[in-house]
Amino acid sequence: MKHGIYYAYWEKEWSADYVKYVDKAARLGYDILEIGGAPLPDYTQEDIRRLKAAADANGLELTVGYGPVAAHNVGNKEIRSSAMEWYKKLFSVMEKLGSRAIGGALYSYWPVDYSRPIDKAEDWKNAVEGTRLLAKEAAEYGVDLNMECLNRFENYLLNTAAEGVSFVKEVDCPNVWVMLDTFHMNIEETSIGAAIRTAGDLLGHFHTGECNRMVPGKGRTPWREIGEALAEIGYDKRVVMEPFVNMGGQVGQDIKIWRPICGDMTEEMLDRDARESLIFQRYMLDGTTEKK
Ligand SMILES: [Mn+2]
Repeated sequence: MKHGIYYAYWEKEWSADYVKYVDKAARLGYDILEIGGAPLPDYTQEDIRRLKAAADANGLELTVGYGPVAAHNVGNKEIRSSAMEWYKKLFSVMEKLGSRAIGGALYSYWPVDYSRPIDKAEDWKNAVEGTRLLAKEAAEYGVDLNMECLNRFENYLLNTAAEGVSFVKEVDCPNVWVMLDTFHMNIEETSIGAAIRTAGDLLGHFHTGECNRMVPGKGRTPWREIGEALAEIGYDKRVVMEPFVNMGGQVGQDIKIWRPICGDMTEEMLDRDARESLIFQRYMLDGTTEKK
């Protein structure tokens, strides 16, 4: 199992100088830094070279997280071809960075506009069609797509692991996987352990965080149950924590952080929590406190 953290824990926008966080994540003991996909298609060759060099120097893997804006919704036929052009540029940069996995609501967009009526059946059909096309494109660059199941307030297509499994089976492409996140599962799943077992061999990526998005270990998420279920399905891929604790910026707006979750955190305190949480997560999910 490889352990990672999402850069946005420290940032207020969906883009940043990721080199800083490559160094930080490595120093804190992580195997992976998850970066935001939004700025990558516009990267220059020099931007790519600099980020890859930093990741390589630190022996760190880069994965990508992305909450697609409405214009990048591959389930929307009217804008699908331009969305696909954008994703192609993204995959091409990912390939150059040696980054092989992207996760999020890639079958749809985020956050959903619930002021309009929802037609789940029709949108599901179009999302399957769009995801198949996206998967074919991603495969050209050796990229795996992880379909994140989100809570009902953030999306309406995939809320549970069971829905994720139906969707991925219907898409039926070898590089498309189910992605679960403990924060969303806490809202939607009757049993978190059973949800992980439902995903089984189709689980491609795993996000962690407490019910209020604090770092793992500070809340009441059933980590032992999660660790046992992951062991039972033989999950040996990536576990990336995705904490959000600070207000402000587009991140605070989209994640809906209306109070300082842990009090006002300095960067030093955020780093300390990230370091301690990694030790906790390795122990609970991997049965060790050492880097493998
Ligand atoms: Mn997530």
